[in-house]
Amino acid sequence: MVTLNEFIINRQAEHPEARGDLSRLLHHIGVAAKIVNKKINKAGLVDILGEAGGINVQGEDVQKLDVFANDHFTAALQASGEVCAIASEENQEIVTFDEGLSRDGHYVFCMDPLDGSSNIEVNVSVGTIFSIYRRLSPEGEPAALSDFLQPGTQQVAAGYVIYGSSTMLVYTTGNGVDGFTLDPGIGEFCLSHPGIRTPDAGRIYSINEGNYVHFPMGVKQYIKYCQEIDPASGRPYTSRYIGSLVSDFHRNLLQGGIFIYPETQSAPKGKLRLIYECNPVAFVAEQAGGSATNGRIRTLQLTPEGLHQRVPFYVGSRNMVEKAHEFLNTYH
Ligand code: AHM
Ligand code: MG
Repeated sequence: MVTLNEFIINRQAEHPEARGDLSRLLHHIGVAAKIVNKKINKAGLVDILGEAGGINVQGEDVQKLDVFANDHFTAALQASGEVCAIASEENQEIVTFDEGLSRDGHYVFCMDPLDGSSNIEVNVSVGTIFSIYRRLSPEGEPAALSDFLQPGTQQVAAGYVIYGSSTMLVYTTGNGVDGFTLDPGIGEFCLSHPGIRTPDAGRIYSINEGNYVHFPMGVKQYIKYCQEIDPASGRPYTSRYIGSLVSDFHRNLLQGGIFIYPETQSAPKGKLRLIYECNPVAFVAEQAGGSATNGRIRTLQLTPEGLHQRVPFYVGSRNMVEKAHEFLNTYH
């Protein structure tokens, strides 16, 4: 059995020129994930302990879980000293670490600390999504917004933690995708899914069909295609939608499928955020042999214009994303 830390050390040994700071950073992400996991497992007790935002029976403030996750990831990263600034779904602006070791950290870190958090009260899996870039601003100066507005192709590492029936950490450093499952007995992430490859052709489509009337014509037609009978291509496909990006993506990654959050009339840019939701997921998808686009252009090539920018998102098995594009190009 290979633990996450052993895996990181082994990988680093393959690169004698590496300084080891990315390795330390990945280690700290693992630590924060374990802390957040513990808290999420207790979330079912929230009724006993007190409503989030209120006061529990012991008279303590009950923090919302997404704020808890944000605080703990931020603290772990600041402690690592490798990260000079953070962008998070929870913070309107970037947070810079201007003191101590972190000031000269070589990386900036983007995260959605707890994606799908509205699912927690009904016991559905949620996740943390993260992405790491090299800083562009000179060391010795505070990090700047421009450090975060790099296209996804510049990601040094990205991945997610899924807090599900078991807790997993899945990440890439641009050299394939590896998955680690948390063994609660020993409190370690253990390599369970080395070298994940996603099937080229899948049979699952994931989209919030409640928004059907608002979808672009190409998406409507693609959904119709997914539902038609054609034994040669395995259609009709199966529809699966949890409403928790990490869970929906993770299932499709392993089994083959497409996840779509398109532009709609009410949300012309889609719902999902480019920097800390789509780009990291797109990097993992591509590294596993899949693809990710905004319906026209490769997600990783989009130049972010703002920290919380939204983009339409089509991600998953290569052949399925290609097919969806055909429909988008044919029907307007
Ligand atoms: P959140 O960041 O506020 O949790 O929203 C993101 C979530 C994703 O996990 C999920 O894919 C999507 O919202 C679901 O949206 P919808 O309920 O509109 O289908
Ligand atoms: Mg989110």
